[in-house]
Amino acid sequence: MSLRFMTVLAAAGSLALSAACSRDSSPLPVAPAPSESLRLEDVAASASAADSSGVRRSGSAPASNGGPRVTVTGNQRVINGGTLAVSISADAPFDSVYMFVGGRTLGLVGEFGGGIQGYYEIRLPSPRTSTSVLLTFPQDIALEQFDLQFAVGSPSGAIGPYSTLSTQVMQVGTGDIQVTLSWDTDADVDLHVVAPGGEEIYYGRRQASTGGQLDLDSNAGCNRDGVRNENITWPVGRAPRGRYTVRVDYWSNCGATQTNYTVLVNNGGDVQVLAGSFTGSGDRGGAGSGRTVTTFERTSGTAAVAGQALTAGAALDATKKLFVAPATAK
Ligand SMILES: [Ca+2]
Repeated sequence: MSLRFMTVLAAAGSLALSAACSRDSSPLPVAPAPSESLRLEDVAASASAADSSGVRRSGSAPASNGGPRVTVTGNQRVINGGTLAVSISADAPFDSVYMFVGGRTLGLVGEFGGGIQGYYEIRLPSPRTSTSVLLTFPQDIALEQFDLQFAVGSPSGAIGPYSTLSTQVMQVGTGDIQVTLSWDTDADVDLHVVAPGGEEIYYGRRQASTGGQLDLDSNAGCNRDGVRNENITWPVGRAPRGRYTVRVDYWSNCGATQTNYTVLVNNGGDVQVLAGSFTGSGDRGGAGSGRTVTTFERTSGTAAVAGQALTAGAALDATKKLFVAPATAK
């Protein structure tokens, strides 16, 4: 059989296949399964406590055998390239935390113990009855939703039952630079990034001349949306070289007593994570407002554009806020 004939046969075969598919418009019985090789780090890039880093281990997370019971709280929306702080409290002291991914990930091929193979183990330097675990997420998450399963271990090694935090993934932009902000209340917190040359990206100027943009804004003007994440990115090849300044502004507490936040900066794969908290009422800040949480340098890229005046007044921005519709899930 000639090579040309085989090619024709293959073409005819694929034509028949596509015709059959287009005739059958009924939905598939299950969602397309993620790759069989989906790994824990493809969903959660890291897990750590304030005083201890988590270690990724292969195999199945340890089974429960009568250890402390936990209550787990945290945001139920996460973004690719973002962070999530999870509060864990238990009815008895613990000095280890275990986490794996599973649950609603229906359609997963090769689920292991009800989830993706592998788990995080965080060994704490001292026993306690509560802790916060910080997760970071990769810029590409192949799932729309997943469950995080947490358990703790007592100093004598007894593992408690697993408790679930269900999350939905909101897909946001990534690129040469991605700066994300997440927080833990219904307050209106705002992410600002000042690009080299002085152009500031924030809710009042979402699109920069350099291609940088704010593509996710949350709780604008205290319009509670449950998102609690913001995201600013420069697409691949567009980020100007020079110094960037990241600020976080407490626009309004919207009734919250204290708001804790986490910022992740991904500068071409160079990742830094910062955390802090706000109290007080908030400043209704516009351009130039907020707390500087970090600066970073980009040594390659396009030349910086000329600085643009930071003219927006507080009153104008406060008014604008009322008309800023919260970003919606994709
Ligand atoms: Ca906001």
